[in-house]
Amino acid sequence: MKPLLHIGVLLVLVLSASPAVATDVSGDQSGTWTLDQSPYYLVGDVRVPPGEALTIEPGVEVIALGHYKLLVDAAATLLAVGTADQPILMTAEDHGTGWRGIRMESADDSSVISYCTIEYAKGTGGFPEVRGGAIFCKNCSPTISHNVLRYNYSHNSNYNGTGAGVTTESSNALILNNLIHDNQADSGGGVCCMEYGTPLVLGNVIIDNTAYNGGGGIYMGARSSPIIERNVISGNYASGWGGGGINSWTSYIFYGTFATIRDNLIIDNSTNKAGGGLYCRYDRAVITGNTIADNHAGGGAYAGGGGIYALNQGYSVPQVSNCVLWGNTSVLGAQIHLEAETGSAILVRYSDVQDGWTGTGNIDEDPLFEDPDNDDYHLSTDSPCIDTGDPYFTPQPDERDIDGQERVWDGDGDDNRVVDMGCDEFGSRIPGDLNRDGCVDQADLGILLADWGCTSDCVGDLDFDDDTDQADLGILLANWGQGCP
Ligand SMILES: [Ca+2]
Ligand SMILES: [Ca+2]
Ligand SMILES: [Ca+2]
Ligand SMILES: [Ca+2]
Repeated sequence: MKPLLHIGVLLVLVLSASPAVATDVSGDQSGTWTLDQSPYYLVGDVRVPPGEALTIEPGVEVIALGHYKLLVDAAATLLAVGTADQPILMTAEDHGTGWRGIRMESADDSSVISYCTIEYAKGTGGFPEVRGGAIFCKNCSPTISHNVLRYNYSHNSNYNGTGAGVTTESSNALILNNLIHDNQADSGGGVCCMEYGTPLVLGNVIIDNTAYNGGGGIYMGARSSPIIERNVISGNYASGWGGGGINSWTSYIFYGTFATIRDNLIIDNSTNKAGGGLYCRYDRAVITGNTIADNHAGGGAYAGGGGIYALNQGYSVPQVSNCVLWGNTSVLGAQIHLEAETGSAILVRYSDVQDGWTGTGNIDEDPLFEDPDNDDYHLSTDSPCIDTGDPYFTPQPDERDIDGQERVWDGDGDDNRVVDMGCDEFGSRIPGDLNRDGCVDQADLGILLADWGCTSDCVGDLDFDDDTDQADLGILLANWGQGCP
């Protein structure tokens, strides 16, 4: 009896120590995919049916055993929310075959894809099926944040593939703080914004993506009005039309649409054709507060423009302000090249353009980046870009510099706050960070309360109206916890 009991105990221990659990899924799915039952093997296409919801728990692995998709159907909700410590993995067993990625078509806008690593999704076949790689959202506006999107692909022989990382169509999706790298598509290696809507692409790191048609990092189609804000866009490559960093074809003339491209760091992108940093085609993009440096474009017909290439008919032209264009290279217009054949033009104001450019407030002086050889494009103390942007510039609500710091700051200390040229606001701080330690916390609250009621030279004056009162406290509390570990 006694030995048998021991064997029984041992068996229980062995079984509980080796959870060789796996769950095969296909067809309609709703409810919760739990960590206990992970990994989930896609053995066929999966659909979240209309009106239903699927939740995927942190740490779950979803592994496709063939070229299958996860479709989120009309009014259906996907909540794939991992954590920084326990991301969700979505991948394919065979990296060559890949899988078809997440397809959201008229899904519920409360859908969230966050802290997921999504890789080896492949858009293949004819148009329109080929569009999209890791995440495709059409007629819906999910939140897509803090994901790693890598090694995804969207391509066919007619070059119809789009946005191997994220593709939007008629969407106001929030695309926030993702790392999007090493993806390949025909248009928009990292992100592609098509049709109508105003997707917000904010705070992402978009690096080393490739496009065959245009827009190595980002491509924007004719009817869209995306906001591209505070991203690092670096090391991307485009052939075809070009636009190593960004290719914008938003059309003000035909649809009244335009892209807003603000406070981005756009560096080290390249193309063999036009627009190493940006390619603007019949586009009236608002391009403000960007550092566009060390990008490269090729030469020849319909090529050139290491920093920016513009093709238009001399009206409805790109609106550049408060930018730095420096160190870009091309045999045709190292910083800016305008397509002469169509009479192209561009408006450039309050910007630092190497070798100069005509326009109000423009300068041609070494911006004195901190350490560009090591990708540090912050302004250094003596930079001529400090407080030399448009003196009438007013930031958008919640607009920040590339570091998440206040956009307009008195960097030269003459008691006059003026925006800087480029993506970095020199000497600035996170709003509310009174002791400037990079974190808004109890210590800052203490400083503000100690200064309460002050009416001149106030250290707690966060809204710059020469007092420390309820309004300042509101700003501090609104930013509570920012930058803190
Ligand atoms: Ca300033
Ligand atoms: Ca000043
Ligand atoms: Ca800064
Ligand atoms: Ca105040």
